[in-house]
Amino acid sequence: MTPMDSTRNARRARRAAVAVVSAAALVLAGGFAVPSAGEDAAPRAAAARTGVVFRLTFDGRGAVRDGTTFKNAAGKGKVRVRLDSGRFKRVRGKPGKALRYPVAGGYGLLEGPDRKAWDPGRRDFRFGVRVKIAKSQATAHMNAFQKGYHRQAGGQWKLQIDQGLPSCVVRGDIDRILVRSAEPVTDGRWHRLVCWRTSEHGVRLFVDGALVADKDAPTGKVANAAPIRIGAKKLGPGSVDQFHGRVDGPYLFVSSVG
Ligand SMILES: [Ca+2]
Repeated sequence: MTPMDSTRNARRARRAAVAVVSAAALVLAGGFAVPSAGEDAAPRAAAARTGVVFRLTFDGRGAVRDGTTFKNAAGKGKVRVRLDSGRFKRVRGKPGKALRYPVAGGYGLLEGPDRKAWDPGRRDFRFGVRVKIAKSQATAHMNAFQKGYHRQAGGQWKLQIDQGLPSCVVRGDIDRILVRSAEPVTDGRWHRLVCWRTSEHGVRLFVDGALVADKDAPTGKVANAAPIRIGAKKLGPGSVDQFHGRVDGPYLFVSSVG
């Protein structure tokens, strides 16, 4: 075998390996690649390249009170803690530290003012969060991560856990899609929830890397003037869909295509 043959063989082997990996990824999700487990933990240097435009880790130190801010680890902007009383607890996360919602008997959320980078428009995008919820903490309506309300001008994207069942809502200028898991995630263990909207495949919900619900229909442009919110649709009291449990690693990935 000549050195040239050897190079060709190596190239062939690499191509074959890539083909096998691609096929496996597509089979896993019925023709659609599964979000990688490391995506929401991608280092900042990779953020611009991969399109992660928002990510929080909660891995710092110190008390988390009303007014405490967390810097977006994947670009500009920050979120501010809003609490009607007490404080959030920084507890063991996935990985590092997480936030435990809410303060006993109180209400709280994280809020980041509207930024253009957090509006996907017509592009493909996905958003995810890791949660740890005990059965006793599950209530009828709990919002984990969202930008925009139900009747928001410009649409909304939202990840919620109502009756313990995670679901994704994407409403654009064409249609609103809600996809919901049939299996609860309120077993006191950590779960990774990801909502994925594409122009070709509608909206898909992944739980711990597995596709659990999807609807193939277009949703259209999503761009609003609402803040990003984590843990409730607004500050309580009242019907605010207050989240209960632990939250870690919320992130938003906006693709360059779609
Ligand atoms: Ca963390």
